[in-house]
Amino acid sequence: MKDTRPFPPLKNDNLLRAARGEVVDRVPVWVMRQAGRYLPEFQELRKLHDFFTVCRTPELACEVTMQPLRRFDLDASIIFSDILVIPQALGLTVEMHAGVGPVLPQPIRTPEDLKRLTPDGALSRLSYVGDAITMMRHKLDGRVPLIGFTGAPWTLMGYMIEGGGSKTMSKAKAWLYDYPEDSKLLLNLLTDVIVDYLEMQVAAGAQMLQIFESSAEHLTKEEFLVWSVPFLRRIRDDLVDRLTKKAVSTVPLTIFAKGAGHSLKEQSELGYDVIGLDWTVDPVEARAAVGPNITLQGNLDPQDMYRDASELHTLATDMVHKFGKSRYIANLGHGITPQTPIASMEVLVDAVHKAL
Ligand code: 1CP
Repeated sequence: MKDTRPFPPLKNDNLLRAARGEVVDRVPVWVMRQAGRYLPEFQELRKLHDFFTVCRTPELACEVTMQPLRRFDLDASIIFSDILVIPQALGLTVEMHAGVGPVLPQPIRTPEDLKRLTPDGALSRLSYVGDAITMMRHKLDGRVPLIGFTGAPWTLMGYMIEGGGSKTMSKAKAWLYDYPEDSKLLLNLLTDVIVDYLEMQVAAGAQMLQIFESSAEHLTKEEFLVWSVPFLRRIRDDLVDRLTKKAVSTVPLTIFAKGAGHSLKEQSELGYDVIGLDWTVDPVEARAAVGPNITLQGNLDPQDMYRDASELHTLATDMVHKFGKSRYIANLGHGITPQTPIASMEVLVDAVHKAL
């Protein structure tokens, strides 16, 4: 039975107000991968359950989503899942190997392999994510907004062809040169599934959505404009179109294209509300590139979390001063890393909240 109870009213909406360019009480802060390996309670739970079992079991996914909120005064939660649930729903086997990350034992090697993908029914195979989102909205009791997310087409294509993470994405890049038409076919197929998936997440209760184009860093600017941007544009346009037609109010959308600081102006023209920045981008230059009507998110170097408390406090405070209080969401410039001292999270959150 679907849970159709109304959701509790939101108490801290600073994240959504920042995304919409409204006045905030305090600069909102959350951290990419805030639920995860740096938390001992996550490690404990993972000893008992396989990674994808956690994703697929709403009670467990909600428990892990809640873990960082019990410790830190964060302004957002992000549903526990992974970007690779989409390749999985398309029929590829995805395993999570300890110390390695995701492994796809039978990757897509040639255009012939595209026939193995099963877009029909993919959305229904992802329904557990919607169930976890709905459950989490109730468990949050309106404390902070809940973010849903997806991988972007190029990033997912990379994992599907490489068979896992890769330092170079050389096989996936070879596809772009050797099979440009099949590459477009695959990217469009992924775009279609992503739009369905995001629409489902909004219907389930996601209050904001982030699209992770983490592998943008492997593309030149020219390649990014051809192999990423058109699909990011279509995701946004088709999603807004769908929600409008169904009279569902749209939610703020964030694009995080890691390593694409070369194309901030182009990103600002895609209709997203928020642009996520990695730590290589200067806040003041980013603001100049995107203009006043886009919210920026980021971008402390995750390695700064290993500095001593007073240095970290100063760096986080300086970061907030550079971005300012308007149209800004504080975060790291990429996911928090597994060895990060827990105390650094407290320092970061405190510094952001006290900076302005
Ligand atoms: O065994 C474990 O517990 C694995 C660790 C782990 C965790 C905690 C993985 C494997 N994924 C996750 C959760 C996860 N993944 C979240 C949870 C929500 C949160 O708290 O933020 C999110 C948003 C992701 C997204 C994700 N997965 C991205 C995009 C963000 C980014 O970091 O660029 C990517 C690229 C992945 C793939 C992935 N999954 C896991 C790992 C170790 C990786 C990266 C592997 C690689 O590329 O080398």
